[in-house]
Amino acid sequence: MNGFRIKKASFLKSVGAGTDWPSGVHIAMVGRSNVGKSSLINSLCGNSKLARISASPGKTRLINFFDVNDGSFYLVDLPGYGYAKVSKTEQERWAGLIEGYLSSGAVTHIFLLIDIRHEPTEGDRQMLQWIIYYGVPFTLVAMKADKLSKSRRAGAAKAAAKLLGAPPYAIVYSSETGEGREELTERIGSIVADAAGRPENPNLSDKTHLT
Ligand SMILES: Nc1nc2c(ncn2[C@@H]2O[C@H](COP(=O)(O)OP(=O)(O)O)[C@@H](O)[C@H]2O)c(=O)[nH]1
Ligand SMILES: [Mg+2]
Repeated sequence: MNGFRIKKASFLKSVGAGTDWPSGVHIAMVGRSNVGKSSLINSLCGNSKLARISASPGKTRLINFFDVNDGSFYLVDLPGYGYAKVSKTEQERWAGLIEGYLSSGAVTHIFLLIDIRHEPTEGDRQMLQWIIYYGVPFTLVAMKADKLSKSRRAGAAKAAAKLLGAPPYAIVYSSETGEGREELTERIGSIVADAAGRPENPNLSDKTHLT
C-alpha cells in the first residue's frame, strides 16, 4: 500500500491528429472497442459520468484527456480498434492517430485492456507489438472479471496474457464491482511517483529537440 488516492478528476480536452496534447504524465487506456476503456476511467475516478460509455462501439474518434488530482497526471481515453463496421479510411485515420501518439514519447504508461473471457484478438497482438516497438511501459488489465466465476478469474487472466505473448500477468478488473481497483490505483501511484522522481524525463519533452 502506498496510500495513493485519486481525489479529483475532470475532463480536460479532446485531441485529434497532431501533437496538441498536454505535457505531463500520461496513462493511456488502449484496447479494442467495447472492452471497457471509458468504464475503467470512470471506475478508477469514482465518477460514472466522466468518460462517455458508448452503447454503440467505434464512436470515439479523438484522444480524450482527463486531468487527475490537479494536473498530477492524465488518464487518457484512446479510440478503440477492431470494430468491424469501420471503413478502411477510418481505420487508417485511427492508425495514424494512435501511432502518432505512441511514437511521440508523450505516453508515460499504457494500460492494455483485454477481455478476460476471450482469447486476445489479432488487433490486440498488433497493438502489443506497437507498444513494444515504441518502448512504452505497459500493464495488462483483464476486464469484465464479473463475467467469470471467481475461481476462474486469475487463471483466465494469466492465460490471456500468455496467449497475447506478454509476460503472464494481468490485473483482474471489473468496472461493475470495483474488483482490482485498489491494485490498479496503487499501480498508478507508483507510475506517477516514478515519473516525478526522474528529474529530466526525455519522454516528456519534444523529441524534435533531440534529433
Ligand atoms: N460486466 C461488465 N461490463 C463492463 C465492464 N466494463 C465495461 N463494461 C460494459 O462494456 C460496454 C463498453 O464499455 P466502454 O467503457 O464504453 O468500452 P470502450 O469502448 O472500451 O470505451 C458498456 O456497456 C459497459 O457498461 C466490466 O468490467 N464488467
Ligand atoms: Mg470508450
